[in-house]
Formats: sequence, C-alpha cells, structure tokens
Amino acid sequence: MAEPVVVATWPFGRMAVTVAWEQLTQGWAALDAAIAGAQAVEDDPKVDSVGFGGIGNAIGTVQLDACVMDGQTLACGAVAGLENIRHPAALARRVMEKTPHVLLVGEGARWFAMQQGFALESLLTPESVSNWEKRKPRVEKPATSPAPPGGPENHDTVTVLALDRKGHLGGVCSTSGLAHKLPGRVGDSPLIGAGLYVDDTAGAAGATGVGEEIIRISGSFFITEQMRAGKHPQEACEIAVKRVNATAVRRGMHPVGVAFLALDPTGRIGAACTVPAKFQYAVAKGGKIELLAARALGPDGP
Ligand code: SD4
Repeated sequence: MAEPVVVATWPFGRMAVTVAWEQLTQGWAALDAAIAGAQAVEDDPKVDSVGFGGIGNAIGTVQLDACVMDGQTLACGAVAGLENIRHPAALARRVMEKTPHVLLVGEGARWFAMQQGFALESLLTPESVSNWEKRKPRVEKPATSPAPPGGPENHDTVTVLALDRKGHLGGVCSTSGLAHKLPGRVGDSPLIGAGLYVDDTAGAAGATGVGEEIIRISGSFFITEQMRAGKHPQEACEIAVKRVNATAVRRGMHPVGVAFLALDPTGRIGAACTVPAKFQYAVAKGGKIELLAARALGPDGP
C-alpha cells in the first residue's frame, strides 16, 4: 500500500490537492482524484484562467484545453478549443473512455460533450468580461503580446498529479490558455507529452506557462523520460527548465515564463521554473497541505 501524494500548480492548486487528497485517502484511484481536484478549480469563477470564468481569447470567447492520463494503462484523452462546457477534464476522460481517439477539438469536441450529456453554458462572468477588457493588448497583435504567464494577473493552468494507495499515478491538465490568444490557438495543456505525461513505470509530469515553449521541448514527456533514466523529479524538472532557457536564448526569446511539476512512483516531488514564472505549487502529503515555491533557474543558473 503506497502513501497517497498529490501536487497541483499555482496557489489555487491548494483547492485541487485538498479535494484530491480527501479522495485518495478514501481509496479513490489517482486519475479519479486528480480529475475531482482539477474540477474544483474549473468550477471556481475566481480562477480566471481555468474552466468557468476563464479569460477570453482575442475575440472574447472562452476556449478551453484539457487532457487526462492514466499511469497504469497509458490511456489518455484530451479536448482543445472547447467552448461552452465548464468541465473539459471530465470531457477529456470521456474521450479516453468512450472513443478510439485521444484528442477532439473545437466544434467536434463540443458536439461530443452534448452527446455525452454535458450542459452547454456561457463560461463568461461579469468579472471575466471586465478582466478581459482591462487586459486587452494595447497593440493590435494579440499573438505576440499575451499577458506574461506567471505574472500576477495570469495564473494559469491547473495541473494535478496524484499517486494513489495502490501505487498508481494519474494526472490532469486544464486551462483556458493564454489570455487574448488567437481564436483556435492550442497550447501545451491538451497535448499529451507537452502539458502532461503520466507513466507508472517512470513518473508523472505537468507544465504551466507559455505553451509554445513547452510544446517545443515536449516538456512533460521529456521530464518523465529523465525520471525513467533514474533522475530525481527535482533534477528532471531542472533539466527541462534549462532546456527551455537554452531554446529561448537560441531564438532570442528569453525570458519566457514556464514551470514544471513532477511526481515519481515513490512519491518524490520536483518543481522548477524559469525566472519570470515565480511558480508556486501545492502539495498534499502525509496529511499536510502546503504551498511551496519552485526553484527558479535563469539561463545562467539560479
Ligand atoms: C497555455 N500553458 O495555453 C497554457 C496556459 C498557461 O501560463 O499555463 N499559462 O499555453
């Protein structure tokens, strides 16, 4: 019997790990607990970067991205550019369980949600609309001027990684993506291997920050493979951040806000971020819930 552990991104991750921890201690499977934890964040309209009340894209529409992955079977599912459905992680799970596919996008994902009995609703709130207005880019180039992820106004994707009593791992990643993104833009969060990867035989990893930079290095798969090769989750996350830094420098894009979180099958945790990300994450372990700051690495180290 393993000791349950759950970690989640950002201060709002405390809400996710509180819900998930309760369920893990009752014997729930890692993926079930992780989805329940993420759903608590999706439902909270005060979290303006995930689910209901998420920030709109360049034309003010909320388009959600999410994926889920089960470490025991490597089963996974995802939705991207999803409108009018408040629980994209639960829908991603239906894609995993009810279809032969991994990823459904846009109108097809919404149609599938309706077939599965999900309610259609507006995800905008008066606060999210006024927030969208305030944060509108001053220049008319939304693709090149999103609010910097990790800044005080752009907190971000919820990624939840859980280890259950049977020693299985499960993970979820859910977001409304970068504020004012171009309509149809898909970030790392619904992409298996970029925003999330989970394998009982190696570990689980998740990401938050500028999705384009995370996709570029297949961030979560990269970290999981580092753990498979014997690296501690902390070292694995730091290697990935160094890779992001190096890649961004090469492209003249540094600094970029990116953060990674990892959990291995023995319950060891890692977290690291690039300097602008100022990444905090929540941990529930041994009955204690705490918020921790990740190690930040610049292109030349901390
Ligand atoms: C994205 N990684 O869509 C997500 C959003 C996020 O900080 O985490 N922003 O690129």
